[in-house]
Amino acid sequence: MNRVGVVNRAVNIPDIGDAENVEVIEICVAAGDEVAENDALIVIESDKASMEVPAPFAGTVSKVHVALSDHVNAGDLILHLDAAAEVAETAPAPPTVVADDEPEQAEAQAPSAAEQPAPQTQAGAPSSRVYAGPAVRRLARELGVDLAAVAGSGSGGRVVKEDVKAFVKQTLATPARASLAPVQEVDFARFGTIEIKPLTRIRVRGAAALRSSWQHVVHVTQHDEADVTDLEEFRASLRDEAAQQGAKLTPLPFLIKACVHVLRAHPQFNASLDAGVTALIHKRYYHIGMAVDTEVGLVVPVVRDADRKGLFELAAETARLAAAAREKKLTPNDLQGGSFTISSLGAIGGTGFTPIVNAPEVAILGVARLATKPKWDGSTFQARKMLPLSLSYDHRAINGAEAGRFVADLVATLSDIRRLVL
Ligand code: CAO
Repeated sequence: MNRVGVVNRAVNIPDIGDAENVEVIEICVAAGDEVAENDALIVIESDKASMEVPAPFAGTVSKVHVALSDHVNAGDLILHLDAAAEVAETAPAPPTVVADDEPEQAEAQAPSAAEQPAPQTQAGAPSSRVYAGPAVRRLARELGVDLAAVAGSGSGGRVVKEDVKAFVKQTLATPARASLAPVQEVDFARFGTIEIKPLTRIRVRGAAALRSSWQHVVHVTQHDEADVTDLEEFRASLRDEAAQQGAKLTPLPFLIKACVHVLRAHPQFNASLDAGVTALIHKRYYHIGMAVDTEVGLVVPVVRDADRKGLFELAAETARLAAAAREKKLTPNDLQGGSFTISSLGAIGGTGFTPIVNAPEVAILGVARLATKPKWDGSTFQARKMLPLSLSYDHRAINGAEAGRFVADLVATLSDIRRLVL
């Protein structure tokens, strides 16, 4: 009912991408509450991510129409807000993805997009060809089942939950799996005081995604070092210019640029295997995932169209994504569609590590801390800044020689970034 100067407006679930029947896991407001624009109204959770639905405008909640555990779709009514008439027509803001720090509940949740391989929404991607609903996809993720390998018994070949369970039973019954003994459960309290700390949802889901990648991808890691002495000089020379543009130039934007340059020359690294492992799907876009360490776990937002961005733009975008990840402000779009990932531990330390491929991508670059080392120039030792690089790749898609050439090109590019203009 409208009042003078105030209009009672419905707030609906905004566009949530390809998510359907998402669960309401938190209701942040009650009737009578005053909310400012962008305040969280509810939190919904799909099989890919948790998302806050923000208030599209300020007002007072007059009625909440959803309950906890309801399943909702884009366009469904959430609540009514009494709002100032002039702002009542504002379009709903998109939801933001929550890096959920709630402990995992007894009922296991599916891996989120934050820690999951980027969803394959592009035409021709393997997962898009599987005919299954979100609940079935969630179950499959929980159980680490590749849906593409499951025969669907539903109408039109749709995969139903029973198919997934039958697939698991059948797989467990095979001798190879049957011989895989579970990790022994130990009552540690027998040996001293213990404290049990539940993992965050992000970590639980991440564990499932990492395990799935670890089991499916045939991992090999190629290590090398790039002489980034000149790059570092150039970076230092750009510091003021970057600051004037509001950007902080860390090595990461250079790494993204160099990776895109080398990915162009080695397109099999910017690709995914199809479900049957019979074809490699080359991507003609360069969306670079970047691992971000947050207090609730590892999140991998994506720098879209990195090939079309300049250094300062990349610096601003990586800083934005890192901040959004830590402040739980990522949108579903920020987490989708990566074609190659960089995991930089350079600010933390280390001389090298073996990152796990962010499947269905086929390669990931791990970057450790640069160190000044003596390098023989043919007649004398020179102090050079060396950056350790570790490329993990899926040996099903890429041969060792190809990986060797990729890393050699990356080293050459980082060692002489004039090569970027070639
Ligand atoms: N060697 C030496 N110093 C480095 C470096 C490297 N390889 N990379 C970055 N640094 C420096 C930066 O230049 C910066 O120095 P100043 O403050 O003196 O300028 C400092 O380290 C901090 O950098 P940063 O972390 O703020 O920014 P970044 O662009 O290097 O990294 C991000 C951003 C989001 C990648 C990083 O913060 C992060 O979360 N890293 C962890 C990723 C992770 O957890 N990976 C493991 C996942 S499992 O594969």
